[in-house]
Amino acid sequence: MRQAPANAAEPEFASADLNAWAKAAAKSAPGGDVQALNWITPDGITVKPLYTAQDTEHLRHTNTLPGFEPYLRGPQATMYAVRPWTIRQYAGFSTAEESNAFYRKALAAGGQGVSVAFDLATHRGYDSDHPRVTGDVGKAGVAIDSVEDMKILFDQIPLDKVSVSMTMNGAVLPVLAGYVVAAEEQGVRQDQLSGTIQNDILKEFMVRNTYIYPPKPSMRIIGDIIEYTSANMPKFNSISISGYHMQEAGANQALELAFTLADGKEYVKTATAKGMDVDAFAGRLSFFWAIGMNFYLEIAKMRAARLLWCRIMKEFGAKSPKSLMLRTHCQTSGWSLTEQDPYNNVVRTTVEAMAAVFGGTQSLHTNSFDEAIALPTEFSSRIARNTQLIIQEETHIPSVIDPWAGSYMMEKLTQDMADAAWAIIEEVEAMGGMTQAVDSGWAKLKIEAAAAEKQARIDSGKDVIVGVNKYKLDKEDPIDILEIDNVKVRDGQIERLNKIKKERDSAKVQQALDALTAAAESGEGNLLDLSIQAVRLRATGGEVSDALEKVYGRHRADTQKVTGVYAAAYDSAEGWDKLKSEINTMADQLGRRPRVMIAKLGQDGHDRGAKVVATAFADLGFDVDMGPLFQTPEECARQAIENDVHAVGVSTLAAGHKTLVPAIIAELKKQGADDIIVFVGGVIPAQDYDFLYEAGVKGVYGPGTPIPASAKHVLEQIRQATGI
Ligand code: MLC
Ligand code: 5AD
Repeated sequence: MRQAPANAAEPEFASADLNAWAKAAAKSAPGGDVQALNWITPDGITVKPLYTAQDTEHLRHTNTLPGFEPYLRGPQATMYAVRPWTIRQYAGFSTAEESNAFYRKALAAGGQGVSVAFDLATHRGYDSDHPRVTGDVGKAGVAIDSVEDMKILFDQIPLDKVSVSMTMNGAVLPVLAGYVVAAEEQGVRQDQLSGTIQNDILKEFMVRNTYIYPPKPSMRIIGDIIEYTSANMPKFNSISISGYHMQEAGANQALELAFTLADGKEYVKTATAKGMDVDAFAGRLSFFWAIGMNFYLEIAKMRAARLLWCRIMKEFGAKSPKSLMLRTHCQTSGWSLTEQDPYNNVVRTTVEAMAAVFGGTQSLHTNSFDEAIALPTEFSSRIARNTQLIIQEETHIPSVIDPWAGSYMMEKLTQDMADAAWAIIEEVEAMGGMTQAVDSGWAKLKIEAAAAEKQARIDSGKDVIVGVNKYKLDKEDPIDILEIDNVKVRDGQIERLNKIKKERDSAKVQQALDALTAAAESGEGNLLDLSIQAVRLRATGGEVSDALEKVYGRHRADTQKVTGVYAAAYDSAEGWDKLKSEINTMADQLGRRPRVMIAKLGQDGHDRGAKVVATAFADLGFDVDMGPLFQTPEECARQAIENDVHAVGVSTLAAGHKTLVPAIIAELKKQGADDIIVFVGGVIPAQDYDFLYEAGVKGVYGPGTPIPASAKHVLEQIRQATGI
C-alpha cells in the first residue's frame, strides 16, 4: 500500500518497539513482572494485557468477509446493516390464555418473534392431571396438554408470518405435532411455518435433564423430525443445538463451544445414517449460545463457532452455503444474575447483550432482572426487551458488520478459542463421538467440575460478583415478583382435559396411539408424522408420550458426583479448616459423620446447584447422598430414612417449593422420621421464607449464599436436633 504523503503539520512518531514497551510496562507491573498481567481464563486461554500486529500476522481467517466462507464474520453479507437480529424473548407461564395475551402484547411493543417456555410437566411428557407433577403445572412455563391448548396459545398470532421458537426436547413429538395441527386449523400450511424447535436431546442428558426416553430411541426421534421437517416444513429449523445450558450448568466457553459442535456432528451423523443428503437438512440446523460476563471471550466464541462449523460441515461433504454457515440464537446468562441488589442485573444483561450482538447473533433473548428470584413480571420483561430495542435503535451499533474484526486481540482470541474447542472436539471424537461422551458421564462430569471450581472461586472471593461477595448492601429492598397460583392452573387444565377426552372419538385416538407404539417397536414409519395424526384426533401430550414409553421406557440417570474439586479451588483456608475440624468433632460425638441427602423434587432438573453443594459438603467432611432427579416427596422421604440421614437439603429452582417442601416435611412425619431436618436452597423469593419456616424448614439459602456459610448453619441445626 502507498504511504500517506508526509504532512508538514504532522510530526513523525517513533515506530512500535515491543521490547521498549515491555521495559516500560515492567516498571508499573506488580513485582516488575509483565507476565503477571496475563489473565488465564477458565478455558486455559491466556489473555494478555497487550496485543499487536505480531499476534495476528500468521492467522488465516482474518482476510474473510461476511456472507462468505467460512462465515466467521457473519452468515449474511449485510448482517444488521439491513436486518438486525430478531428480538425473541423466551416466555411462558401458567395457562395458554395468559401466555397468549403476553405474546401479543410483547409483539405489539417491539418483540419480533415468539418463543415458548413450557412447564416442566409438558417437557417431561406428563399431562397436567398426572400425580407426579402436582408441584410443576404452569410453574416454569405454560401448561400444554393438547392441541386445544396450542390453539389458544397461538390465537390471533398469524403462524404464516410470525416465527415461533419452541423450547421442547423431551416431549418434542406431541408439542411439534400440536403446533402443526394448530396452524393447520388456523389455515396455515406446513410449508409456510417458520420457526425453531429445540429438539436437542444430547445436552438434556448432560445438563438440562428434561429427557423422557433413553438416548438411543431419543436419537431416532430426532432423525425422524429432521426427515419430516426437511420434506414438509422447509422454512422450519429442525433443531437448536444448544450450548446455553452447558454454560449455565458451569461449562467454560471452550467446553460449551466444543460440546455443542460435537453434538451437532452427532445429529448430522444421525440424519445421514437415515440416508438423507447432508445439504437437504443441514441448512436448517441452528445453534444457541449462552452469553455470560466474559465479554471478549463470548464474542470470540461466536466467531470461532462459525469458523469451526464451516470446517466440520465441509468434512461432511456439504456444498450448499446454507449448510456451511452457522446461524445462532443467544440468551444472556441467567446464572450470572443475582438475587442481591437485583437492578444491577439490568447492567449485566446489557453488557452480555452487547457481546451477543458484536458476536453476530441472529436472534436474542435478554433476561429480566428478577431472574434469580422468579419468572419475569410485565415490568421486568419490558426493561429486558427495551435493552435490545435501545441497542438496535439508539446506538448505531448495528450499522457496522462484525465491528471487532481486525482487532489484534479479537482475532487472536478467536483463533485461541477455536484451537481450544477443536482440541476438545478431537478428544470427544477419540472417545467415539458425543453420544459416547454423554453416555459414559464424562461430559457431564467435566461440566460439573468446572461449576464446582467456579463456585469455590466465588465463595473464596477470587471472582468478584458485585453485591454478592463484594460491595454488599446492608439491607436489601424487596421487589415485586410474579406469583403463580398453580392449583388454579392445574384445576383448569384438568377440566379441559376431561372435556377433550369426553368429546373425541376415543376408538380412533387409540388406533392412532397404537400405530405410534407399533412404529416405535418396528423402527418403521415416521414418528412425527404419526404423532401429527394422533394429535389431530385430540390425543393428549401425555398419551402420545406414553404410547412410546411402552416400548422405550423412561431414562433414569445415575447420580455421579465429582469430588475434591471445590476444596482444591477454595483458597481461603482459614474458615475452611475450622469448619472441617468442627465436622470431625461432631463425627466423633455422633459415632459417624453427619449425613445429609441433597434432593431434587418434582420435575425440576436444574441440578447445578445441587451437584455443587453435594461436592462441597462432601469435601468438607459430611457424608452426602444425592437423591435422583424427579423424586416425589414420598420417595425422597423413604430414601432419607433408609440412608439414615440427619438432614435433607432440597434444591429448588423451578418454583415448586411452596407445594413440594411442605410435602416432604409431611412425608417424613408420616413415615415416622420427623427428627430428620429439612433445609432448602435455590431460587426462592424472600417473600416465601416465612412460609417455609412456618412449614418447619430449618434453613433457607438463596442464590449467592457461600457454601461454607450454609454448611455451618446446617451443622448447627444437626447439633441441635441430635442434642450434642
Ligand atoms: C436476515 N435475513 C437476511 C438478513 N438477515 N437476509 C438478507 N440480508 C440480511 N442481512 C433473513 C434470513 O436469511 C432469514 O430468512 C430471515 O431473514 C430471518 O432471519 P434469521 O437470521 O434466520 O432470524 P430468525 O428467523 O429469528 O432465526 C434465528 C435462528 C432460529 C436461525 C437462530 O433458529 C431461531 O429463532 N432460534 C431461536 C431459538 C430460541 O429462541 N430458543 C429459546 C431457548 S430458551 P431465511 O429464508 O433464510 O430463513 C431456553 C431456556 C430453557 O432454552 O428453558 O432452558
Ligand atoms: N419465561 C421467561 N424466561 C424463562 N426462562 C426460563 N423459563 C422462563 C419463562 N417461563 C429463562 C431464564 C432461565 C433460562 C433457562 O431461561 O432466563 O435462566
